[in-house]
Amino acid sequence: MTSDRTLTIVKPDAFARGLAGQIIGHLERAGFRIASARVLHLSDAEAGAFYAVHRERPFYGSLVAFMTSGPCMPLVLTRADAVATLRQVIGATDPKEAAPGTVRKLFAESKERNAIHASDSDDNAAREERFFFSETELLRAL
Ligand code: FUP
Repeated sequence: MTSDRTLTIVKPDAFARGLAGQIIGHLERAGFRIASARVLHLSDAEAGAFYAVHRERPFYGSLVAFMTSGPCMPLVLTRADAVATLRQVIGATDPKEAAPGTVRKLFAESKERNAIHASDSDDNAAREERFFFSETELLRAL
């Protein structure tokens, strides 16, 4: 069964360039609705934990430094087939490889400074929602 919820993060590069509102508008026009949202500045420990799966990768330190460089905005989004649809809407990790019209093609600077995160499976979406939002907030968001 596919979930109608996913977790996205508007990343610090988008905030620094004043693109957060345009990106969220793009997601709303793609049929997503905002169930929960907050703006926060990740600590080293938080960004490191969020990307722990990449701990052994050469880009890990740089990725954590980027994700802690300024505010970011996690959101819980809803629509039918949310996880797969949002992955299509954001495009490939590297904007050079992203399809025309995708968020990363339109707004990302580079493979690292790529404007947006989106969960890549229903299990990760559930885990990532709980990373940023309390059980009470998630209950209210249903
Ligand atoms: P994605 O699911 O598209 O966000 O991509 P990954 O899970 O593979 O990577 C997570 C983040 O690590 C990317 F958003 C950007 C960063 N990254 C790099 O900086 N360099 C790389 O070669 C790969 C990923």
